[in-house]
Amino acid sequence: MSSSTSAAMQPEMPLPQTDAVDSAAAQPVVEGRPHRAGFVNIIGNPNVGKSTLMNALVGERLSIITSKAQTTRHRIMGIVNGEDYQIVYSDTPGILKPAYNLQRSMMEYVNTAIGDADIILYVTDVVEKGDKNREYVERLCSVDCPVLIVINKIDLSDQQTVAALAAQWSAAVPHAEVFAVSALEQFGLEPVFGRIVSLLPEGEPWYDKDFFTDRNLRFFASEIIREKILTNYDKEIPYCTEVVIEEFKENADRYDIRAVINVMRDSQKGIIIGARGASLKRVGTQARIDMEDFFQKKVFLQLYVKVNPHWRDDKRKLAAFGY
Ligand SMILES: Nc1nc2c(ncn2[C@@H]2O[C@H](COP(=O)(O)OP(=O)(O)O)[C@@H](O)[C@H]2O)c(=O)[nH]1
Ligand SMILES: [Mg+2]
Repeated sequence: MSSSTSAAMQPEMPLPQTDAVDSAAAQPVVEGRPHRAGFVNIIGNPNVGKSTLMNALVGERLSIITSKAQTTRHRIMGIVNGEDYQIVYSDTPGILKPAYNLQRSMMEYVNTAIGDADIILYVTDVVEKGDKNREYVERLCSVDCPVLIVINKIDLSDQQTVAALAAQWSAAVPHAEVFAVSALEQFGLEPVFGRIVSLLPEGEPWYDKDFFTDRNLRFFASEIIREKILTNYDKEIPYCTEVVIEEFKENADRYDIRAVINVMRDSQKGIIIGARGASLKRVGTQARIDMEDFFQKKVFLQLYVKVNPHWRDDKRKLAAFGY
């Protein structure tokens, strides 16, 4: 994020668009070209690159990305505004068989996203075959809205393999259009974007055209910390952890942020903190640097660790954590 006015950067507000030129909404609609707007929901298995794709399409690092499955827990919207269109992308958690209430809630986001899409982007990669996830693929066959199947990570493959995969996917979901891209290398995205714009239904914008996401700074602060936990700790630790922002104060020259990392067991608390606090300090430093880059402002970050045994299954706690 490069610049923005402080008035629009209140912690509780959604984030304003980077190049906050005069609101696109204020521009006259070209005569004879009706405004188009719609929800483009990104769905697929874990790790195929859904979040990388959304960030590339939106041009902002909204969704955290790691090599680990279940990095994305929420439905996160990324909004792209043009003079006569508005695309509202939703990134969703990867499809999985839920084992606890947090995961059940994650799959609710996915199911809702299939139901309320104007266009579905089903993301797959060069390894996955058309018969993976048969249940969801069958649902794709029966939805009313257009489905674009995006084969991602073609940078890891060759033309022949990609062509064969594209043929398999066309056969598996006959009414879908198939695209091949590399979200990481930002290759092949232009045709996908063009097709989305042409498929958008006519309608007024759903969100203020100044905003590029429905989420606020608090949310991004907690997600950035969660990303650092995912990249700094192994095994079950990231999956037993939830970050809560307890205080987010805006001062003239910096944000003061106090965050609590909830874990499920005492032993996990010890691991998060590390010998003489070294691990927690590393997480804090990395998170602060990324926040300062994203918020374009100095950040003073305090991190605490708390044991909260059953948060993943406790419906009240999950609700309090925003699930
Ligand atoms: N080589 C390659 N890796 C990618 C591409 N897109 C995503 N990845 C990597 O795949 C992993 C999972 O990406 P992520 O966007 O978090 O996947 P998600 O779980 O579907 O949201 C990360 O390590 C990404 O860097 C791509 O186009 N090419
Ligand atoms: Mg993701």
